[in-house]
Amino acid sequence: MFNLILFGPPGSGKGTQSENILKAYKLVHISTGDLLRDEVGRGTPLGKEAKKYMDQGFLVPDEVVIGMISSKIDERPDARGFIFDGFPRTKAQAEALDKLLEFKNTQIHLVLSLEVPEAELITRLVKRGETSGRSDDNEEVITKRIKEYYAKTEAVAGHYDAQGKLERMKGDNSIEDTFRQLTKEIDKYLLPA
Ligand code: B4P
Repeated sequence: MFNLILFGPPGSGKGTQSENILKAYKLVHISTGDLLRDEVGRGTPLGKEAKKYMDQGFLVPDEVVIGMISSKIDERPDARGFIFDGFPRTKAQAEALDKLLEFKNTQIHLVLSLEVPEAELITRLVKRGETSGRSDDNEEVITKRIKEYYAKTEAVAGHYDAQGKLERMKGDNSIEDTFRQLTKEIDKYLLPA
């Protein structure tokens, strides 16, 4: 099994690159953003709770997100591996994920961090907001999301750097060039299926 974290600030291209990677390597995609939006869309109690935070650009509480991830991993015992997209976003989430995987006799093998200048992040997300219909893709909320990233999420990179698993990559090239850079790193662990 090969487990990958795609890491980076909001709008750095985690979701975009996950789509390409999971097709090439036949991994199972776990995006906490997509899972939470699905809960919000279905109006579940978890979704109603999460929406309060997401609409304001804040992170959803750790316990909500960690519970969701655990059941998603259990659903796919046959997986070749997982891509974690947008998770972990706090040190507590990273520690919980490490424990969860250890319990399943596996681990995170590689963390690819997409580095993109803040002005480019805002441009991308404002542009996406013109068509996405997402309530968190407007400039005011985007700025808050980026602030949350630097306050709570950036430390996750240090957590995996200390384990020798972090690779930083330039994320402001074209989607195709960024994908090529990412695959060079992944190929060291797993070849396309
Ligand atoms: P997410 O859904 O994870 O969203 P994101 O950070 O906006 O997206 P991403 O980095 O994947 O960007 P994308 O590829 O789409 O989170 C949303 C919210 O959910 C959070 O704010 C939080 O409230 C909550 N949440 C999620 N996970 C959580 C957790 N673990 N804990 C607590 N709360 C959590 O790219 C953005 C745009 O850029 C797209 O339009 C794309 O087309 C464009 N783009 C991508 N790559 C490009 C490139 N190379 N060049 C030009 N444009 C590019």
